[in-house]
Amino acid sequence: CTEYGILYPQDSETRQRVSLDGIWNFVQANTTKPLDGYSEHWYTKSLKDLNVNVQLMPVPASYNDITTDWTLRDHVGIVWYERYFHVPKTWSDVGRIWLRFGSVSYAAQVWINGVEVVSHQIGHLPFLVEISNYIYFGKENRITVSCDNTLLEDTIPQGKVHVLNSGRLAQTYTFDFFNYAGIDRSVFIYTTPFVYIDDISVTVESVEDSKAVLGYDVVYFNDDLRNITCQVDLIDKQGIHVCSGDCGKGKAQLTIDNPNLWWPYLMDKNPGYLYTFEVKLLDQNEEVVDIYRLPVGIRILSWTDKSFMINGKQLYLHGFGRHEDSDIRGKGLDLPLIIRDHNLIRWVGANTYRTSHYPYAEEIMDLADSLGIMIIDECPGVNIEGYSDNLLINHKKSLTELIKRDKNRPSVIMWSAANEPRTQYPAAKSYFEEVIKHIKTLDTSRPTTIVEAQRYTATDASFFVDIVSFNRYNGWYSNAGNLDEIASSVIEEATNWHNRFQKLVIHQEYGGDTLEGLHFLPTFIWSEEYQVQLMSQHFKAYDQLRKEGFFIGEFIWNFADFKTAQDYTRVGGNKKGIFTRNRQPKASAHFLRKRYWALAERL
Ligand code: BDP
Repeated sequence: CTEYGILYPQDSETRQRVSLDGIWNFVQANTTKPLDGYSEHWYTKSLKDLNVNVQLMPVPASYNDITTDWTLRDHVGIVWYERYFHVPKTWSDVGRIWLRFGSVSYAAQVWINGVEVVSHQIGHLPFLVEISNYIYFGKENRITVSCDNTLLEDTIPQGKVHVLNSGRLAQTYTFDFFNYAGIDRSVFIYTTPFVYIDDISVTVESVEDSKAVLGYDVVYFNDDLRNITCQVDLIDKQGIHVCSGDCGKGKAQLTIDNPNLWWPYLMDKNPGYLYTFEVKLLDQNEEVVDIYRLPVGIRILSWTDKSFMINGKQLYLHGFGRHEDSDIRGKGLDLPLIIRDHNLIRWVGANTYRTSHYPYAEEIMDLADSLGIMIIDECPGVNIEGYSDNLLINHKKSLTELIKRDKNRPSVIMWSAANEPRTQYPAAKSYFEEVIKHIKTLDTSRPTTIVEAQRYTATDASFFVDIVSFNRYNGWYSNAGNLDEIASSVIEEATNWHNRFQKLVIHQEYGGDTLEGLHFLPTFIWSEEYQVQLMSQHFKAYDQLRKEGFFIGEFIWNFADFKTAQDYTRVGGNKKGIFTRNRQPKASAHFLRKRYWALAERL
């Protein structure tokens, strides 16, 4: 399915969508024969007609925490989903019918009425397929999905499967967040006309002297060879038409006088200004054949080794690393949760976050675009090691699909190629040279980074990126309890990263686990007091570093507490959040709020 564009399904005068979200039938299968479901061809009949335990499973959601059964929570291998649906009769001559998954973690295979239509690997990324030829009209359709959560040495991310003495499989991985799985984002079927808009790319070429130039490229399919013209119109927030152009013949440009620029949250009274970029295909009679409305923001990024600018204004990034994670639904898309999160993000005064350690749902990215929250967009390459050709292929694929999905988003200000890869090994150098080169073939308008955990002397990978990022847990994983060592260590390390690589530097992760309600005076690790003290020592360092220019960002780990694999170092999960997993503030959230709002005033 990589040959298609991946535009989000939209209702319009020419398109209609139907959600397949809801309660699906679900079976936990064996990973090998018998009863893996493949050898029995479960996709050819209803799961309910099999002699297996069929459960109810909500979509979207991770399946792990929905039942009371630990063997499902810790399941390794295949599960099966199925549901029935009808298609409106009017769809029989409307054009094409498509099926699109926001993501299935990790690998999916999909059948419509028993016929395989698509398979996809790598979680957290959308995929689609045309299903016009497999749909019944006037009778029920069945969709069956097999989903495999197994992580191996060449999947992104990587993992290992062990056979325990009992014969049960156990999955291990080196990252700490729980390996949630399932159909965790929305599923749509939707229509397009036969002649349809497949992909749109919009870039900001320049912003100067009260003028902006937008570059754009529209790809449309016209296999019935009708005489079609393609037109774009830019429309402002009030619905006023700004300018028009032709499209469909390669790259073209629009010039906008006195543009309303897209500004980040707290840098402008109206952050996140979005225009509508309306693309129309017209026939000889000027009738609209297809129409797609893409929100676009006008902003341009530039950087040197001393500054990172948006629309010519200096940026200082302050925010967090996050996770898609919550009780019961795991990584499942949850609209109340994502709105609550973005209310908290604005309450705290953060202007940026990193989608650690994988691409987040498109609905989340839409919020960032419209609220002016900047995003460091990370692919699922977390803790990369054991560099192989297959791994590189999959890593590049994850970036291709991520950039195809997010290329038009004004909120995305940086691509993160990996979190904490094992860059101390010699093979890492050429591997990451390739990975960064690959990103640059897809997009040069945003800087790249690799979030490093090695010492600055142990890695060469950061020579290839635009912005150096490092994670370091002073006062926690190193020097726990020694608050007085923090400020000098952070200043020394950030300066050394800059001196060795001659690039901008961000401290992407610092922090310490904190049990809500635990208090100690004097301060002691795991208490709310300790988290606040640890932060205040970091702030001292950051205030010093900011004077140097090259230091452009501070990110506390983490926005909220999150679930991890079972481990004796984690009491009910990772507790480094400034909010609890239930999204209530710890003392640190109030403390961080004071700093972030003060930083915003200084900008
Ligand atoms: C860092 C990882 C992050 C972990 C964190 C921690 O990048 O994913 O959650 O450590 O241990 O090294 O809290």
